[in-house]
Amino acid sequence: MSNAMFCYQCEQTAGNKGCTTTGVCGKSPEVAKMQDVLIYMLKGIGFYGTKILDKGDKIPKESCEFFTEAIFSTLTNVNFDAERFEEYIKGANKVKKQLMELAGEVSDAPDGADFISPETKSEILAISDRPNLGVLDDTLNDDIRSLRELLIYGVKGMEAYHHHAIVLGKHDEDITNFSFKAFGATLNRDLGADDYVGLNMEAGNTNIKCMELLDAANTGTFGHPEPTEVLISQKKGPFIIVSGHDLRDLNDLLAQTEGKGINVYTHGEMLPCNAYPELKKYKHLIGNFGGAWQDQQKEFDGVPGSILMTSNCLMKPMEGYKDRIYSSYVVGWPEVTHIADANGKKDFSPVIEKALALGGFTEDEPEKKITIGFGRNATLSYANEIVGAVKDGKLKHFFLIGGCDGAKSGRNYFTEFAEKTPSDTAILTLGCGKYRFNKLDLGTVAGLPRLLDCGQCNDAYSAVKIALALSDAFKCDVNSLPLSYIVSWYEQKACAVLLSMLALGLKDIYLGPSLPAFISPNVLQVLIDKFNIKAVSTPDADLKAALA
Ligand code: FSO
Ligand code: SF4
Repeated sequence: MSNAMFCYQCEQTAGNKGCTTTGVCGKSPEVAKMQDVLIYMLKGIGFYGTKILDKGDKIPKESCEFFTEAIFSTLTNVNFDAERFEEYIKGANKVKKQLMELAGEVSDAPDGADFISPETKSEILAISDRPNLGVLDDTLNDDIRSLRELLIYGVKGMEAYHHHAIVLGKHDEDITNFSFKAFGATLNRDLGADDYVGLNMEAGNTNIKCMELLDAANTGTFGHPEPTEVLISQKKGPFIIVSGHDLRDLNDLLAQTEGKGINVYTHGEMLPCNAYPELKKYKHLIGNFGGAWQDQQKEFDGVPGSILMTSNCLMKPMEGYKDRIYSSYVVGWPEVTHIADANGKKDFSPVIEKALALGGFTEDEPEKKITIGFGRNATLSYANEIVGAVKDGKLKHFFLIGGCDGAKSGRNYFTEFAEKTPSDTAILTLGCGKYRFNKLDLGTVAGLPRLLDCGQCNDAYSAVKIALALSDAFKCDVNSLPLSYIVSWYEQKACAVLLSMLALGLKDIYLGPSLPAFISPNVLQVLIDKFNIKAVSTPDADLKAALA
């Protein structure tokens, strides 16, 4: 019997094998199949785009931007709306026809490269079983499929970061050119394991460039994050909660709510925004609401304010807040009001009016704060103190405990690990995984907080910069530093960051809470042999090994 769908791109996939009846994330079989068709279309677009580049010509900018956005729409917890996928598939047909024309005569097109999809939902679903179209319906062996999917998920994560940079005016065609090449390559059935390993390493290196680009877009537009105390308790008055990763949306909403008596709270991965000078200058950016993404259904229930989701991670909106949650950019859920971009501008009036109508919190909670804002600029401004403390033996070890949070109970590992780190060590953190321990009082070391929050998951770039600066200061290889990596993964951005860490040659990474279902036993063995990747075990055992 064939599956209603197949998807295993994220950590919460059913039984750590694959979602086959419906997505654990809430993705319907219908949307899963439409995403399969879209990805298949994008592979052909990648093939023809690469042909254009091989001729020395350029791919039109709008096609590149469409490619980036369409890829982003298929990430975990981004878009669950079949109607929007009809639109993306229509767009993909148009772009493919255009690129086929620009590529001219092509003699070596692989099967599926020139496939043009039907455009209505029922017809799209009818062709979604086409042989070789989805993850499973082909004749690839498990190892090639594993490496191919790792590449696709890495590129998905990278293009999500790219999208955030593009909306701030930073587009790097080398990044999209690689994504075209990578997607196009996955149609080539003659590629072997070595080819895919090479492409995955190239994806890791390209993602470093992409995170650097996003860092430049964010810091260039909003300044460098600075150490900042952020309110994490509620204040009386109307409010809007902004979630996701997109700084531009937050900025535009802050500008449109100024002087209206509305407080704006960040949520999830938006927390680091409270540390950017050009965002925190808005006094009504009042603090952060709630915990990580997987708590939203509980925390948003009946909340007397409106919510804006600017990117992942969106969960199925519950009745208690379905009327007050809004999506923007690539995010979508059927019947949730979408704030569209009209000529580069968004009108957030519906979100604002709803917040005012709901009235907000009726009283102040007792004040609680946490400290954030230790990106590369702020942390490295203490480089002398840090190096001095290491040399004096006052600071013995660094841990990078970062990545994604998620719903599994095994994720308490990361809380326990952070709690058990000795007082003469420091923790660098990033991504939403930090919510497992960022409200703990871990004290100070060398005059700095022991917990240094570098920012969003893409600010892994900051952590890499800090690690490289330390290896420079101690004149040693980055793998010889007293630095251990404890990485929690959930979705495809984490795959992109992991590939970047591997491309940088970082070794001894602890990965949890479980290993990806799409990694085959043989591919896992390669990762162990080459990079000494380890699955997390217990905090005590891993801590002991890391400090040994
Ligand atoms: Fe988290 Fe979600 Fe930022 Fe991810 S909010 S899980 S890796 O989207 O991107 O860290
Ligand atoms: Fe399942 Fe994750 Fe795919 Fe959703 S994104 S369908 S939870 S594997």
